[in-house]
Amino acid sequence: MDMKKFPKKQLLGFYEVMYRTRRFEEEVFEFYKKGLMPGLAHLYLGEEAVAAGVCAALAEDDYIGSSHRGHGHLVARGARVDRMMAEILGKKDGYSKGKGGSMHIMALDKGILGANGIVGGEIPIATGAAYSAKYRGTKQVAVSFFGDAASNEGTFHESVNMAAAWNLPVIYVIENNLYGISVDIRDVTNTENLADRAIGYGIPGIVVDGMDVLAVYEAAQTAVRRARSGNGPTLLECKTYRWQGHHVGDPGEYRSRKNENEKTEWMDRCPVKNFRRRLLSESGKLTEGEVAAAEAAVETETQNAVRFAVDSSYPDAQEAFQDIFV
Ligand SMILES: Cc1ncc(C[n+]2csc(CCOP(=O)(O)OP(=O)(O)O)c2C)c(N)n1
Ligand SMILES: [Mg+2]
Repeated sequence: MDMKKFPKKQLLGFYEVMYRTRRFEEEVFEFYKKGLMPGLAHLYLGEEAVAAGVCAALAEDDYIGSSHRGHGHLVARGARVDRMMAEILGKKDGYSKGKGGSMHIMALDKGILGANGIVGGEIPIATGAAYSAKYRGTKQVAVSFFGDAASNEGTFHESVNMAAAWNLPVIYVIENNLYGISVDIRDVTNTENLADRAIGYGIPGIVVDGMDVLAVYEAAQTAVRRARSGNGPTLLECKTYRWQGHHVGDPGEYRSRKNENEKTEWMDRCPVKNFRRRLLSESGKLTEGEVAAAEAAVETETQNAVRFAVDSSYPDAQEAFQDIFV
């Protein structure tokens, strides 16, 4: 993807979002290793370009539905990293008052309809948001982010079918990182490209290099334009890879069974590091000093967020029965 046509500010913006996500996830991993985090988290390390590219194509009032691997989507959508970290640590300043944790962060002011612990659960939710936008006659669109394995869930097929039939303004983003926990998607699915499933629903299916933020952005822009102009959904498959195991406690050993170099090959294609290199060598617009200054600002923000989350207190015991349905 040619960088030259993008303005300098936009290029730096892509990098900042990916770098912020990278640093966020590294700190969450530290929380786990230090025993500060109750439960587990599913890290987005390695997949940063997908959320950064897709969210850059959205307008202020659009919606996103997110998965169990949701931190990257939320950071890219502009959620506050300090409140996200507080939520992950179960603290009262978190987005869900510390009662939801990593998989239940939502920020309705940013159109974030929530991360989701139910695989494929966000797909009908985003579809519903798209239906609501169409019903109300707004020009909003909704994005659903989910994994390769989620695309084998009934919720995927039912939602895509309905959205296609009703021309709903929704973009289905498959983050194909090759695995559903330890199961290789190639062993349980008989199509090379999951985006080919779009044919069965009469909508466009796009395959894109999920390690290239600019390629993701352009594909997402096409899908968003189509949705916003009333022409219905798109299925966008982003080919990507997760650096870590399924969650912070999974060493992910199963991944070298077929190809012992698989992980290193994908890590060589690091979306953050490679974009940084290209910014300096190909864009002709940015200097090392400018990129380093942006990194330093993100670093300060990250450190402040860690401090905020660690210093925040746990919810009071009396709050245990607040904000529940029964
Ligand atoms: C309905 C449902 N089934 C099973 C699980 C257990 N589970 C959690 S994550 C996961 C795999 C998801 O893989 P994928 O959709 O590819 O997303 P990834 O973790 O690779 O990002 C499974 C089976 C669940 N949480 N919900
Ligand atoms: Mg997967």
